[in-house]
Amino acid sequence: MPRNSWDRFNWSDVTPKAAFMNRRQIMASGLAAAGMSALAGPGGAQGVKKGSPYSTVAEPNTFEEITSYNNFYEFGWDKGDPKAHAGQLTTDPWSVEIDGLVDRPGSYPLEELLSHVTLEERIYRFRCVEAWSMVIPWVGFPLSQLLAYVGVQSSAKYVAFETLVRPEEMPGQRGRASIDWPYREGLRMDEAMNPLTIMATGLYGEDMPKQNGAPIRLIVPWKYGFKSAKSIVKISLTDKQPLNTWQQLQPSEYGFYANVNPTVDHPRWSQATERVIGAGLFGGRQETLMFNGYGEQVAALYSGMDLSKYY
Ligand SMILES: Nc1nc2c(c(=O)[nH]1)N[C@H]1C(S)=C(S)[C@@H](COP(=O)(O)O)O[C@H]1N2
Ligand SMILES: [Mo]
Repeated sequence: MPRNSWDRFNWSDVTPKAAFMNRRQIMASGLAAAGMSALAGPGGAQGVKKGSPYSTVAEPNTFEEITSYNNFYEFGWDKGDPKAHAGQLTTDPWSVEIDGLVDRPGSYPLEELLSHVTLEERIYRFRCVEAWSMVIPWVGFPLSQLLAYVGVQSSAKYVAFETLVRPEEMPGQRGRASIDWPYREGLRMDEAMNPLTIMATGLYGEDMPKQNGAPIRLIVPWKYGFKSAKSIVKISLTDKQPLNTWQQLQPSEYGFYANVNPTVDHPRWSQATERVIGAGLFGGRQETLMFNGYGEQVAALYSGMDLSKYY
C-alpha cells in the first residue's frame, strides 16, 4: 500500500469518501448552492475524466485535511485562517485578464475559458517549502490548452500570474504591511507548457474550495507549493523573468525556480524529508523526492543546471 499506510490504519480507505459524501449531502441540501458556478458549465464535474497517466497511485489526503490546513496569506498567516475567513470571497462572476505577448489579449470570463478546455482529475503529490506534504485529487486542465486558446507569440519566454487583490474580502490584505499584493508567481514557457502543469478549478470532483484558491489556481507539482498561485485574475506573457512574491520577500531563502530538491536545504531547515499531513500521531515523515517524484517528466527541462544549488 502507498504512502505511510502503516500508521493510517483503515482510515485512508474510508475517510476521503466519507468527507466527500458529507459535502455532497450539504450540496444537495442547497446550503452550498452559491458555491456552484464554474463547474456547472461545459466540462462540469460530471464530465471529469479520470485515470490520467500523470496521476500518482499514492493515497489522497482527506477532503478535511486538504481544506483545513492551508497557506493563503490573503486570509491570514495561520494554517486555519484560510478556512475560517475565505468563505466571504466572491468567486462568481470571475474573469481572467490575459495580456502581454499573446495574439488575443483580453478579459476572459471564466466560463469562456472553461468552454475551450477539457477538465480532468489529476492526483498529485504536493510539497510545501515548509517541509510538509499532501496528496491532492485536483480537477483541472493543462495550462497549455489555455495558452493555445489565447495564442502565445514566439517572443514570449515566461508566464506571470497574479492573484486577486480585494481587501474588503481578504483580511490579510488589510492592516499591517506584509506582502506587496498581489501575490505573484511565474513560470518559464517550457515549464508552463509541460503537461503536468495545470490550472485547477476543483478537487475531489467538486468546485475548488475557497481556501484552496477558488475559482481557478495554478498547480505545478514538481515545485514547492508557493509556486502554485491561488485565485488567479491575471496571466501575462512576457520576455522577462517575472519576480515572484517569495523571492521578492526573501531572496536569500526563495528563488524563481523553486524545484523540490531534497539535497538543497532551506537556510533554516532541512528539505531531505517531509511531514506527511494526516499520517497520524506517530509521526509520518517520508523522504522528499527530487522534483517531488516528477523527475521523469521534468528533469530534462533543467539539464544545464547544477542541482546542488538553489535557484
Ligand atoms: N494567492 C496565494 N497563492 C498561494 C499562497 C498564498 O498565500 N496566496 N500560498 C502558497 C503556498 S506557500 C502553498 S504551500 C500553497 C498551499 O495550497 P493549499 O492550501 O491548497 O494546500 O498555495 C500557494 N499559493
Ligand atoms: Mo508553501
